[in-house]
Amino acid sequence: MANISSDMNAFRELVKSCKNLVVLTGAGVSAESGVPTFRGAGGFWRKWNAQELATLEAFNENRSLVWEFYHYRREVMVSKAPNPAHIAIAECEKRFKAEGRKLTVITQNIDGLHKLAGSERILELHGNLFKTRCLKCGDIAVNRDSPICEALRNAGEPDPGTPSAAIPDKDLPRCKISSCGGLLRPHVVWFGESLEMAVLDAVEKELADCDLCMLVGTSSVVYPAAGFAPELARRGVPVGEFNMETTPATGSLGYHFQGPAGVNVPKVLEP
Ligand code: BV8
Ligand code: ZN
Repeated sequence: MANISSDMNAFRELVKSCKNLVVLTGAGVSAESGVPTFRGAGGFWRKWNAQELATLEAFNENRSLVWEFYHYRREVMVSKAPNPAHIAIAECEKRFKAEGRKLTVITQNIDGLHKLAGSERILELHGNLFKTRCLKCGDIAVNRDSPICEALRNAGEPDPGTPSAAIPDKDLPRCKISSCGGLLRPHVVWFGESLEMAVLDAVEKELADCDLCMLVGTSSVVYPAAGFAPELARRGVPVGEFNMETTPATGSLGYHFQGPAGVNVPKVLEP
C-alpha cells in the first residue's frame, strides 16, 4: 500500500531506467488548463451530469441538446492550453525517442491537449471533441469549425436556466460529403458503447511492452480504462498515481503522489 506521498526520487530513478513508459491520463491532467473534470463541480452542464448526456440514448432522445453540450465543450477548448503536466510528458517523449526508448500516452480525455502539447504517441481511448462521425456513411472527419454549424452559433450556454435550442436535425452538423449529407455525431465513445477494437489492440500492445506506468488525474471509475493500471501492477510493473486524492486504484499501486499534476508530473519527468 502506498503512503500518501511516496518517494519521488525513487520514482525518478525508475523513469531514468525504464524503456517503455506508459502515461495513462484522465480529466485531472487537464484540470490546471481550466478544463472542467467530470466528477468535480465542472462535471455539470445545465441540469445534467456529463454522464447522463454522453450516451447514445440521450443523443437519440434529443440530438439538439447533446449537440449543444458537445458544442459547448468544443468552444470551451478555444481558450484552453496545455499545462506543465502535458508539456513535461511531451518533452519527455522527445528525449526518450532520441535514446531509443518509448513514452506512450493512453488518454481518456477527448480535449486534444496532449497533441497540442507536442505528444506524438497518443492513444485516445474515448475519441476526440474535434472529430465527427457520419451516421449515414460512417465517415470520420476532423472538424475544428467554430461553431460547427450556424444553428449552434450562440447555443450551448451552460447556465441551468438556459432553454434548449431545439434545433431541427436538418440544421445540426451534417456530413460534408456532398452525396451524403447525413447527420453527424461527435466521434467519441459514449457510456454503453464499446471502445474501438483498433484502439484496444494498440493499448494491449503498449501495456505488454510497458515497464513503468504513470496514472495521472483519473478517478479510476470508468472501465475498461480504470482496469489498465491495476492490471500492470498485478504483473509487477511499477505504477505511480498522480492525483489530488486517493482513488479506488490507489491501494493496488506502488506509488501515490498527492498534488496537482502540473506540479508533480514535471518533477518526476524533468531531466
Ligand atoms: C463499455 C467520452 C461495454 C465521452 C467517456 C451500465 C451500463 C452501461 C455500461 C456500464 C454500466 N456499468 C458499467 C458500465 C461500463 C461503463 C462504466 O465504466 N461506467 C462507470 C460509470 C461505472 N463503461 C462504458 O460504458 C465503456 N464502454 O464498457 O462498453 C461494451 C462492450 C461491448 C459492447 C458494448 C458495450 C465506455 C466508457 C467511455 C465513456 N466515455 N468519455 C465524453 O467525454 O463526453 S468517459 C469519461 O468519463 C472520460 O473519458 C473518463 O473516462 C471518465 C471521467 O473520468 P476521469 O477522466 O477520471 O475524470 P474524473 O473527473 O472522474 O476524475 C478526475 C480525477 O482527477 C479525480 O481523481 C481528481 O481527484 C483528479 N484531479 C483533479 N484535478 C487534478 C487531479 N489530479 C491531478 N492534478 C489535478 N490538478
Ligand atoms: Zn456521410
